[in-house]
Amino acid sequence: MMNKKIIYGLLGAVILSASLKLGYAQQKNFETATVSTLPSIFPSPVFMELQGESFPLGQTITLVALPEVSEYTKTTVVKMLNKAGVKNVNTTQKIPKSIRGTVVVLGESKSGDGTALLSNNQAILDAHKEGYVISSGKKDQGFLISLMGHDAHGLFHATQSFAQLITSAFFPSLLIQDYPAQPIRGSVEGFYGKPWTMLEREQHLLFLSSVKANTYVYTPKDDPYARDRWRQPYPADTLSELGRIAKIATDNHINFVYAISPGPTICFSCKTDFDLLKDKVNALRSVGVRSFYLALDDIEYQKWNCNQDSITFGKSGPEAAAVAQSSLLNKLQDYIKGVDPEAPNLIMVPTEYYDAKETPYKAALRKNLNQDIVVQWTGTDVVPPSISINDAKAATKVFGKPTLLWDNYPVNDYAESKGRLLLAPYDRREAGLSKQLAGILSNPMNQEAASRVAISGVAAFAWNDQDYDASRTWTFAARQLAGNNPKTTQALLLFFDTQHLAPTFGTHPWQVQAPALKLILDKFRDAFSYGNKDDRAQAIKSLINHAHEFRNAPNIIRSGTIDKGFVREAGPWLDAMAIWGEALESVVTGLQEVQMGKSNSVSYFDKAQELAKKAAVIPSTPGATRFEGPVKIADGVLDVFIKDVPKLLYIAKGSK
Ligand code: LOG
Repeated sequence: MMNKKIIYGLLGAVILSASLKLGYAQQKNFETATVSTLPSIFPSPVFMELQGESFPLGQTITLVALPEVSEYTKTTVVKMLNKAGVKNVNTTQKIPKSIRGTVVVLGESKSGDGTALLSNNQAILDAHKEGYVISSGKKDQGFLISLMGHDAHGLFHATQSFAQLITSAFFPSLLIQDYPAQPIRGSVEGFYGKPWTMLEREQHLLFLSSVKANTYVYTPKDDPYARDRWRQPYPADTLSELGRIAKIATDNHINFVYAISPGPTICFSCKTDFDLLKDKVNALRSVGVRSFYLALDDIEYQKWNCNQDSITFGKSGPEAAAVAQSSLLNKLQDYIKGVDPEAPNLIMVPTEYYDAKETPYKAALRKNLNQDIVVQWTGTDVVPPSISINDAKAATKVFGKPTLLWDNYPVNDYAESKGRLLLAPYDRREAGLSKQLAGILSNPMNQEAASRVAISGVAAFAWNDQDYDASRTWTFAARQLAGNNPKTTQALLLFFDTQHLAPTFGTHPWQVQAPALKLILDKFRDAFSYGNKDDRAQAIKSLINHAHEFRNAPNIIRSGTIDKGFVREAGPWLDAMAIWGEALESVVTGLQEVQMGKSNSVSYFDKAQELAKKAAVIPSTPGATRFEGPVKIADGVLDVFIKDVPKLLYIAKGSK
């Protein structure tokens, strides 16, 4: 049944009186709010409903930040409003007796007296950790928008929804009740190859908070002070930079987790090694880090690193390794809780992280590891083709508790991902997984900005898996990079499609290459197999248009994408895409010449093959990824088509 309120919201359109000052609206090309439309919010809220007419945000807003609200959250909202075109934001701590103009109220129900705020009698204060309510509508002589978090995190998430609601000059009257399905959501910088720069991390944290993620794990494999030379202290400047990043994370309600990977060399039973671990933890604690992680992936566990371990733990092997690892982890968890009782629980990735089969290692880990320590798991494989509820149930069983998924997507540090950006939407994770997992962390690409395409999906799925829509979230990610510009969004989606293939460690990719382009090319071939001359002429015309759009997409992306990091990272791929587009244009033009009985088709065909050859050898950015190679664009789809086109039509000489 269609909800009455939605009908009311949609049909109860308001024509704003001409007397309203619409300078702001005109500036944004929203002259009238004749219809109230349901906005899109990503991650998709648990409940959202239109409840009346939209109203103009106006040029002047009263922002009430109740006493419990942090200065940072308040400033964040002021910046959002300014960015949306609001000229004057008057801040206060008290709700005015009578509402005039637009009043935005920020509060927390847990620590403050939020009840007064929810003037909407259908709104219920949210009781979930990180939950929030937004209600908005007419009140007294003005309009009231209230953002009420259950806690400080919930309020911050509310502000992120708010940012998405003020992209139009008219604010909908609505009610949002929202909270996350999974307690841990975010990314784990855990790839091989060039780590992100501090600036990239800073930008990533802001991005994570915009999609309501709450966790970032620092564990780049190629930070020597975290893995190969973990015993050595960080140089002072690196340490203070890590502290700066951790502060940005905290301000933006992201838990910054520092991971240490002593596995390659540690002596589990040596006091000196444990003391060195503590030194590392304390160095990071001194710059504000409170959350820690022990990474034991990709290490030798068949033999000990020191004789003392064979005396303490007996003969080496997976089972003894799990006992030794558990003893170290338990000691570290106790130590951390001892110095900071409120610190989050330690997180770990085990050496057997890549399946849910019962083994002596997993049995020993299950038996010996402190139950509070969070365990990561990558699925049925290192890079699994899908993850089902049953897969996660099996993991819960072998690890003895719901695991924190380490999702190896969109990471591109393995041989099969050579020459690729992984830009397909996050997909093939079964709705309902939230009940079986402690959360999801995505392992990204060496390219930070490009990783956001997939991670927007990871965050949206982890927030609300029941209402996750892969392709809509994908478009949202493109919109974000495009600063909402429709033309740039469209060009980005064309580009993403050329990087849709997601490989596994085997020969079968788990996401197919260029599905949108393939559909267009298949339709074209269909016209040649079954159509008449007119159908063919029409197909040629529309494909030339498409080729033109394809060829121009890189230019549009370069000038329109607001994130210049993305443009830089994607540089070689954009270069190649333009050339492939030209090759497509040329080969189809050649076919048009044949169809029209002209004799110069060969030169178009030759030019296309030459361009294809040139495009196929453009190298990826040197030093950017672990495996380097020529960049791939819609491979297996576009290259095959360009090769095949000259054979699609044969017209005997002299015939018309
Ligand atoms: C590593 C990870 C790497 C990924 C993909 C885990 C837990 N560890 O095979 O650092 O980025 O695979 O290559 C891994 O996945 N090992």
